[in-house]
Amino acid sequence: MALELYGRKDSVNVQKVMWLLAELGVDYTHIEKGGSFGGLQEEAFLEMAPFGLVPVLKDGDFTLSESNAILRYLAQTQPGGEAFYPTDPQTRAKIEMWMEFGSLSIYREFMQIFSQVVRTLPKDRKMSLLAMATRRFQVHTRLIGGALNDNPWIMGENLTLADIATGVYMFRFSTLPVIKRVDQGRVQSWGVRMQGRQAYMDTVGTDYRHMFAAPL
Ligand SMILES: N[C@@H](CCC(=O)N[C@@H](CS)C(=O)NCC(=O)O)C(=O)O
Repeated sequence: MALELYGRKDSVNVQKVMWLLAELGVDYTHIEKGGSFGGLQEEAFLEMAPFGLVPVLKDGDFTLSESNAILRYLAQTQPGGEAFYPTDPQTRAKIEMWMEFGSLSIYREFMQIFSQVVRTLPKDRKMSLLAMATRRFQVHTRLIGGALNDNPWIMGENLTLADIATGVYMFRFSTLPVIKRVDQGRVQSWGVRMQGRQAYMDTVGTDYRHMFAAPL
């Protein structure tokens, strides 16, 4: 039975899962939910997704919420997944570490930035909050730059869940108007490398102008 992914395609957390599915070449059915599509409070959805948020993956009778949990599940169940999430415990633990960092540190600052720049009318933006979140975001990405060193990907030669769970935010961060970014060479090269992947551009590197509170 084909996998089903629930969630609007312009949500970064949904895009994170779409990116891995595209890398793996998995066939799946996509059901738009959330945002202007609504449906998150429907009984049938809440039965699958107790947190009432997207993304949600359905694999037969099995349903799963939380984008990072879904990434791990896919990497362990889909052909080719192991390359993104090797079984060696220490490698896996490091990947987990970056996934936590992506959700707990990078995503937190990203959401502040995104809500100020995209979701808020220009006249209502809190510029000092925006500047602080941008600075913190780049404090976090500098740590990714350190981990990359001279390697193409966080874990070395291969793209893994560590890159997917952190790099999903980079497309919008590097293309948002208004914010002032400082140059971070290794991080920018990593961003360019991600944008060189068809799977990334098809899922993450998509137009998000419709999401702005005021037309650009
Ligand atoms: N920690 C969760 C966060 C899920 C989340 O916040 N989802 C947002 C979209 S990014 C959502 O469902 N928002 C309500 C909506 O889209 O209507 C994850 O990683 O999956």
